[in-house]
Amino acid sequence: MAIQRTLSIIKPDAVAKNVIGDIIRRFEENGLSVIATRMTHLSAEQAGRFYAVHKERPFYKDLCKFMSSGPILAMTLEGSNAVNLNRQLMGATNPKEAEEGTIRADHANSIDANAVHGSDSEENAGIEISFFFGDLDLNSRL
Ligand code: IDP
Ligand code: MG
Repeated sequence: MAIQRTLSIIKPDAVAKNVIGDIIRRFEENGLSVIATRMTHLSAEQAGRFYAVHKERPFYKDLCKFMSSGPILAMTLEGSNAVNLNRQLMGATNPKEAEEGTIRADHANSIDANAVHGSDSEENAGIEISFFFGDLDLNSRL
């Protein structure tokens, strides 16, 4: 399986619950390495730019409000099949549908406050990583 990079965000709800360590432990135990981290508090405008693909969706405004409601931890993860592996570890968008043992099953309260973001394709991973990180911030662990 190819080595990939992907963007993970620990969302404001999970940061507030103090489960950053538990979430990163799951990545590390499953073969993903953290190669960049950044804690930041997005403005609604910045959250809107990050989620621009969803701007026509009915939940867009609430999503931007939620993502700018508190600090987040953005991370770049590296490893074999990182994009899909991260999505598997996250679980389904709606925590009610998330498989047992996934991050969202264990830490998400609702479809809005669902603990984590993860890139959904290698192409989007590249775009999303560059939203938060420059080349010099990425420290390959291979
Ligand atoms: P994903 O985070 O699993 O990739 P997306 O469909 O890309 O899910 O949606 C982005 C985020 O928008 C979700 O994580 C969730 O917080 C929010 N969202 C998605 N669908 C809904 C919805 O139907 N109602 C409210 N919020 C939603
Ligand atoms: Mg998505």
